Amino acid sequence: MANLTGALIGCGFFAVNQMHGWSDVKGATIVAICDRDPQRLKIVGDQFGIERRYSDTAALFADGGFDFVDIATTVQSHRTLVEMAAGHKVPAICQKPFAQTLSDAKAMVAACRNAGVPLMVHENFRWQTPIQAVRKVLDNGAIGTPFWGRLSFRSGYDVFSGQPYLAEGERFIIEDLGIHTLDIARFLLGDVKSLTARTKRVNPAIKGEDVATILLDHESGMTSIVDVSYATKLAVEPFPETLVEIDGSEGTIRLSQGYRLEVTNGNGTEIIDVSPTLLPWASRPWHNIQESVFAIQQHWTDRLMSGGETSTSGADNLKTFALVEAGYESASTGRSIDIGVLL
Ligand code: NAD
Ligand code: 89Y
Repeated sequence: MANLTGALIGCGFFAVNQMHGWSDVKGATIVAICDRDPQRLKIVGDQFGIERRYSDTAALFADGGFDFVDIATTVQSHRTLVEMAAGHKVPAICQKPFAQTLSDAKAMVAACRNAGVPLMVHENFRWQTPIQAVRKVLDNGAIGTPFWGRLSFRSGYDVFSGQPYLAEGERFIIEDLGIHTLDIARFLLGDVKSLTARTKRVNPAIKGEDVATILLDHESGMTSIVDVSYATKLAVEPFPETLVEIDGSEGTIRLSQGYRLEVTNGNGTEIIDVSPTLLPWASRPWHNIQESVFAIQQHWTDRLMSGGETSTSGADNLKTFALVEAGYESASTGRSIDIGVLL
């Protein structure tokens, strides 16, 4: 089958990883790029040898000549761009956070469904090697039936130097990073019935919250905690590792710092190194995220060719996004939020 062709919209900080990822993906090639900032357009166009360059998305879609778009802009433009793709019947990948509000996200899913085009959210953290390894242990039944979990991301890494807009929004850690951790909770432990959250801002130089502690009641009856912080200074900086603890009827899983996976059950304890591969274009400590960018883009390409639904389709991501909305609502009201009511 011929290679699929794609157009990338948004040539900023993170898009460089996506472009490297596309260079490694089998079955897809980026043939056009678009950014309203001429400098970013030139930097990415020159780095990846892309001739077709656009400063305006309307002109990009009008010219066409690609099988999908990869939207790597920040959240403000996501709804407009996804609806534009749907209007041109072009399948779309959209970066997280999917939308500014849950009602926008629902409208985006509806637009693509009505147009009959696939929509995937670039929710890559569940594609990280260590997270996939935990999923495999659960699937093998090594710890029996899980009854408790903790998904933890605590760091003091300076994310603001590369992504200055993160310091400026009313919302920060749940919308930017916790969204991934909540998605991992769903991926490993199943969908969520209700949620209770508490947030705090520790860093006085930013506008939004940089600490969140979230209690999840899963539909299965199990309980988990998602705790995230960018105000945690540790002896060894763990960015960008998500640490996982899961207790089951027959044993336990511990994914600890340094990509160390420990599985304990009646047979004893097995310790597995689940370090991500350092791809040739990747750099530490980002390599864990960078490898997952390649993995999710390969998954999209395979599914677009076979016609199957992606793991993080727009419809699936509504259930993660609802947890973000619920997190802010719970933190501001002090109440537990019923997720079913939001969906
Ligand atoms: P950025 O500001 O560096 O880049 C965004 C680019 O999009 C800019 O160059 C801007 O000019 C361009 N742009 C914005 N609106 C546009 C429009 N309507 N038409 C054309 N160009 C437009 O932002 P970033 O840090 O690269 O983040 C982009 C997205 O990636 C964000 O949503 C962020 O949350 C997400 N992100 C995801 C991960 C991950 O692991 N999945 C990691 C980092 C960032
Ligand atoms: O934007 C964020 C993301 O999606 O992963 C890490 C990050 O770059 C900073 O929190």
